[in-house]
Amino acid sequence: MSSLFARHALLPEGWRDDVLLEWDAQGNLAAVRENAEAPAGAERADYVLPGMINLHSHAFQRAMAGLAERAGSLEDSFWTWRELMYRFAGRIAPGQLEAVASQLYVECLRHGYTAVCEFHYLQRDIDGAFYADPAEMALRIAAAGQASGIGLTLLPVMYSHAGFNEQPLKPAQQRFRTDPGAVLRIVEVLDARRGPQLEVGAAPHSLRAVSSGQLRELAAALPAGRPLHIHIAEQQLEVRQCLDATGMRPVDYLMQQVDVDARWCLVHATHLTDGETAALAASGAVAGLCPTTEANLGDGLFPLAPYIAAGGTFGIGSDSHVSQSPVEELRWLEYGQRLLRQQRNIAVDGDCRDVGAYLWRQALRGGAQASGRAVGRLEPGRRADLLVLDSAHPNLDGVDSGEVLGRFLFCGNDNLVRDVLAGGQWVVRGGRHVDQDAIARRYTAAVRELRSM
Ligand code: NGQ
Ligand code: ZN
Repeated sequence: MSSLFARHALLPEGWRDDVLLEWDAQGNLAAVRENAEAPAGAERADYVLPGMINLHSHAFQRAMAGLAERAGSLEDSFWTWRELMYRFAGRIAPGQLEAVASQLYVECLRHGYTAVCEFHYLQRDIDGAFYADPAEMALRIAAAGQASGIGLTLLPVMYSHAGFNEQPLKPAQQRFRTDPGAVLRIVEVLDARRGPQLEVGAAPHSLRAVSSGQLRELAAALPAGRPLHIHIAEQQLEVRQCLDATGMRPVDYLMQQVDVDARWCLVHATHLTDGETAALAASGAVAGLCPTTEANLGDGLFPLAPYIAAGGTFGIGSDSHVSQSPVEELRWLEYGQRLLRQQRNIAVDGDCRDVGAYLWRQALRGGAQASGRAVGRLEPGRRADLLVLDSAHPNLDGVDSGEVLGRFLFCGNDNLVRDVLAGGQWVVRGGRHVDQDAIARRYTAAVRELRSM
């Protein structure tokens, strides 16, 4: 049994003092005791939080983050960015994907994510044929998860069409081509590796990329309880096209086609009517919000206040990886709403008036649900995934535990995450990932190759 003694730890009921956390060899918390005595020689920490879940990632996009910020000759949009992204996606080889994903996951761990959901659609070879093993690319993602130590939910993506009404895929989308059968075959390969650090679900890419028949087929065939994620209502054009094709808006249409329940994560869900907002909240599904990417791509703002008022569940994801920090993601979630409403302190409810605490705890809850893994709470039976904050930093000097999350989320840009335990392993110590240099070397080599092509 391994242990950590925390002077202050964020438990499911709130901050508690003198907490002894113990975990077993499998990386599961075995005991969490408050008002405990520190055993002789135990490792000690001042402020301990559950690690955050990153519920939406396209790992390969990490290598192009920051390189699409120049205006073209026509007006730039989500759709012009997507053309650039396709060109980039068209070149990546399996070893490069593994190197890029490993680097990304190290960065995520260093900033406080201990789990990630990978929405993985780069399935086929550059020429559009499957690799000898159709799960080749997915297995590279799994290898990156292992190399970094991050907990992983792998979501092989179904992608069959270029747009509503079953439009044929464009040449640049051939690497993504899958149908329900192909996705289920990849799931089967990955299932052999399921375990405490790896869960397997599936993801119909969007209402644009799959038919409603395929959507129902995949949802019905996936083993019960596994997570299902989908991109939805991210852009106004997509909403208009959905209305044209189906007579309904995206979230209304999805809910009419399949039984949207707690296993679903609706990524973005930006453009909602009041009725859709209430229905999504009541469904028990997770809204997968990605504020930095949604800002970067010019999507719009999610109606967070009415969604919270309706009791909706949400989590955060770094999606295109213009940021790898849950602090920046949650900060922008709140700031977007302040700018929209010209008010302050939006993300709270009747029980919790502390914005930082509310955001961290709700994003843990929604992220854990979307991941399908036993994470997000420091309690026995859950994964030993936690962060030790740097209590020697001036921002945390002498603060009450009730002030920690405000300081963590809304004060400056220093990374206050000092040590990170993921699945019972110390993967970050003193702000550095234990394999950071070797993984960065493989990443820079891969990106040099990609950029010289
Ligand atoms: C993706 N990303 O799959 O990487 C998408 C763009 C699409 C975001 N939606 C492609 N942020 O939606 O067609
Ligand atoms: Zn996405």
